[in-house]
Amino acid sequence: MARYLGLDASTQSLSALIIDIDTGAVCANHSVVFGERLPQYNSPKGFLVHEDPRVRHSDPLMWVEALELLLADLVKAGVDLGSVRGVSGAGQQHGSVYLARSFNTVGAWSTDRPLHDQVRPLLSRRTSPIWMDSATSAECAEIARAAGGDDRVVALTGSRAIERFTGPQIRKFYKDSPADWARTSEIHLVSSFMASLLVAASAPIDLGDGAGMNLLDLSAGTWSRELLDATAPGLGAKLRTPVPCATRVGVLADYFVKKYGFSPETPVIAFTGDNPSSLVGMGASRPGTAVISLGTSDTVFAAMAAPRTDPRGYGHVFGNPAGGFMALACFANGSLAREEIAHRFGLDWDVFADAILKRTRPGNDGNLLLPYFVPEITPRLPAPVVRWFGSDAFVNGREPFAAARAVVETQALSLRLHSRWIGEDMNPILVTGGASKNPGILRVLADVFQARIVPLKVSNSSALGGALRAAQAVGGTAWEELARCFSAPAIHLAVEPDPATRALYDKAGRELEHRLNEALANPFVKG
Ligand code: ADP
Ligand code: XUL
Repeated sequence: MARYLGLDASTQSLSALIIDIDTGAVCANHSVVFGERLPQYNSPKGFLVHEDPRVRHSDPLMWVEALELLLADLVKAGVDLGSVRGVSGAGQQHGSVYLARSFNTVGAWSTDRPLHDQVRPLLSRRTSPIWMDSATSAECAEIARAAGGDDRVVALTGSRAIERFTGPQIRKFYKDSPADWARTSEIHLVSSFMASLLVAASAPIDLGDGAGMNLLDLSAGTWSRELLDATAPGLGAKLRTPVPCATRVGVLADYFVKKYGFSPETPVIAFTGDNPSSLVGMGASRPGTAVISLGTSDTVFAAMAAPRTDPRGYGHVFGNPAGGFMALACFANGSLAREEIAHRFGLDWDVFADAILKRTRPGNDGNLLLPYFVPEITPRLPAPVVRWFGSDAFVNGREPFAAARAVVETQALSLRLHSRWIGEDMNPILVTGGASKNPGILRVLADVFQARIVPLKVSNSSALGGALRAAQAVGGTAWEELARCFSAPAIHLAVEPDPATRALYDKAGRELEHRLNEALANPFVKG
């Protein structure tokens, strides 16, 4: 039996997915939702509540405890972890974990105590800034200045200095907490942190996720000396050399063999970012297929035939785990903005879908909403920027169905507007993430992009990507074969565009661009 396990430490949950290469089956697909199972961490949405909306941290011990819960769940469900031949996985991108003592000093985890009790004394910083954090504008400006300007940072790293990226976050830590910085010996991304737990040693950062740090020289595949120096003194010594995504970083620690029944010497392949992993899981690792992921954040991404950067400075270039690069744009007001509208108007997801499919019309009779409840990444807007445009009843908040359509139409139009630079074909578009179950949202995406929208049979594309990467690196199975077998489209759920809506959405797109430009020029006007 050739079975491979993929893990995904995402914003709100930790997931595990096991594939069987011989039968082509997905043998397990389980998640631990942090807010439900670990309420003691006070993180109902996966992050700690903070009065400043720009500050978003999570407790890294919550991820450690979730790992133990998840593996125990798998065992309880009768999954034979001893048949797993390789493990890989993914983490939410950009988030960072700071250690006073390297994982390399651990030796072995003790089975006498839970893992999180053994990890706690290693930490030099109790919390981890995550991708939703936008409190580092000053540090971005300082890094860009020291490195010779925005263009230089883009040329080296594929992105401008970006608030949520790890380099600016590291610089803020160094400035705000010099003593804790001095005692930090090792810095991890969420991805390399999770891999390190598994191997009880320091797992290196991979080139896919490493590209989201504003520290990696993309063309050389090494940390950029210029950017290390621009970010914080001594930083180079706190980072291990980055490795190609298919690198074997060790074998599963005895702890997992003894406690959960894994086989000794099970290889662990470098973890990567959730989006690069999802690119693989969606079977989109060759150029020519675009993906929209509707998770906590919305992202649009595609493998790139040739590296290209976003002239407006919002998009990014990350490493493609199958080789080469991928383009990505990220929207912070994804599910959380849809949830906010659904909550304000008392709509469950079925009614929300019906509101779009049955109770309102494409174009929403001109009603438009700028739905930026949390600081937005693309385009860069502070929060809240919530403005209603249209009929009086809509503006006065008395049209719940129009509000549901408005948030989804604006998000889809913004996805279209801000993904033009990627330049890859946007038809068909594969969709994934929690909200890709919603047929109303898929209908709007199809019409706005004038493209066929296709979900896959297997959900949890990041965890699936982890399992596929393990199968490719350990078992040598070709990407094409893995994609054919496991990334099959759910044809019956595909949504075709209605050509009659094309002109209407072109007009709505121009209107949104105009309103966004107004908001960008004056974000603090009350909506
Ligand atoms: P992440 O991987 O970032 O933790 P997921 O991909 O698991 O996130 O997506 C979680 C989100 O999916 C939730 O925040 C929820 O708002 C959204 N979601 C779940 N089901 C639906 C649905 N039927 N319609 C719209 N959104 C949904
Ligand atoms: C991508 C990004 C998010 C996180 C969380 O740049 O910030 O998509 O990876 O999923």
